[in-house]
Amino acid sequence: MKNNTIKELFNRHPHNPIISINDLPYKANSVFNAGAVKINEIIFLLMRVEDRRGISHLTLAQSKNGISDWQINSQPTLIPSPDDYPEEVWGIEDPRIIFLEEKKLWAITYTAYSKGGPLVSLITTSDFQNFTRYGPMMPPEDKDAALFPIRFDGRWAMIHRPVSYLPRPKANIWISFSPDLKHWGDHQVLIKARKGSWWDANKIGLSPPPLRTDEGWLILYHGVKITASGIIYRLGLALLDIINPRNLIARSDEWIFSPNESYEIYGDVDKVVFPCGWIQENDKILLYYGCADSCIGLATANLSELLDWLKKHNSL
Ligand code: BMA
Repeated sequence: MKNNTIKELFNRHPHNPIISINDLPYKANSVFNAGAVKINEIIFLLMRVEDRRGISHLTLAQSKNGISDWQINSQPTLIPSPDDYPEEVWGIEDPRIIFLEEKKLWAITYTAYSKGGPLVSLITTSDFQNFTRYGPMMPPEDKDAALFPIRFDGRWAMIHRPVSYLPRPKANIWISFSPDLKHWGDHQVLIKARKGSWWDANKIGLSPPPLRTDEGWLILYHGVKITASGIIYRLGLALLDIINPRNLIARSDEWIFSPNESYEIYGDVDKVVFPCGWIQENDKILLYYGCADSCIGLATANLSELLDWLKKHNSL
C-alpha cells in the first residue's frame, strides 16, 4: 500500500482552513489557536487574533455546524488589560476552555505575555459575554495550561508547561494542585520531553484540555522538533489515570498529526499545527487547530480509534 493511502487517525475537513483573516469583521494580522466548546448545539470558538501591532486578543465566533456560517463578534471579545493586569502588556493568547462542573462556570486558562515572559492566567464566564479575571496562576515562563473539570481529593488540578534553561533549555509538561484555583502547589512533572532525534524531543506542551474517557484522561500534546530548516509542531497522545491524574498510563511513540497541507506549512510560523480545543460528539472528536500561526483548521477523528491506537503504540 502506498504511504498516502494509509488511513490517518485525524481527517482534515475539505473546507480547511475554515476560518482565516478574510472572515474577520475588522483588520488584523492573523487568526489562529482557538479554544472550543459546544453549548446548546452551537459551537463556540474563542480565537486568538493577532493585531497589526503584533499584540494578541481573543474574539468569539459561533456556528451551528462548526464548519461554516461563523458569526464573529464585530469587536474583540477579550482585550489585554495591562492597566489592571500588567502581565497582559504584550497580549493574551492560546485559550483552553473547560467547564467547572461544581461552579457551573467555564474556566479559560490563557497565556498572558508579560515583560518577564509568558505566564498562565485565568478568566471565568457563565455566558461568554461577561468575564471575571482571576489574574496570574503561574509565574513566567509558563504556558499551555488547562484545568480539569472536577476536583481530585478536594483539590483542583491543572496541567501546564514551565520552561527551565539549565543545563540546557527544557520544557516538560507538569501538573499542579490547588484548593481554591489561586494558590498552587504539589507541582510534579507529568510528561517529560524526550531527547535526541524524537519528534517530541526537548519541548512539549498540552494542546487542548484533558478529555474524560472510560479509559482515563486523554491528552493530546504537541512536540516541537528542531530541524536544519526550522521547527515542526506535531501532535501525539497520552493517557492519565482517571482517579489520580498524576499517573501517566500511556504515551504514544509516534506522532499522529503533523503539518502536511500548504496552509499548515506556510504562514507567519511555518510547519505548525496547534490545537487549543476539541469537542466530543459521542464517538466523534472535532479538533480545532491553529495552522502555521495564520488561520484555523478542523480535523475529525473517532475517539475509540484514538484509544485503540494508543494501546498499540504505548511507549511506556
Ligand atoms: C508556541 C505558542 C503558540 C504558537 C506556537 C508556534 O510557543 O506561542 O501560540 O502557535 O508557539 O509559533
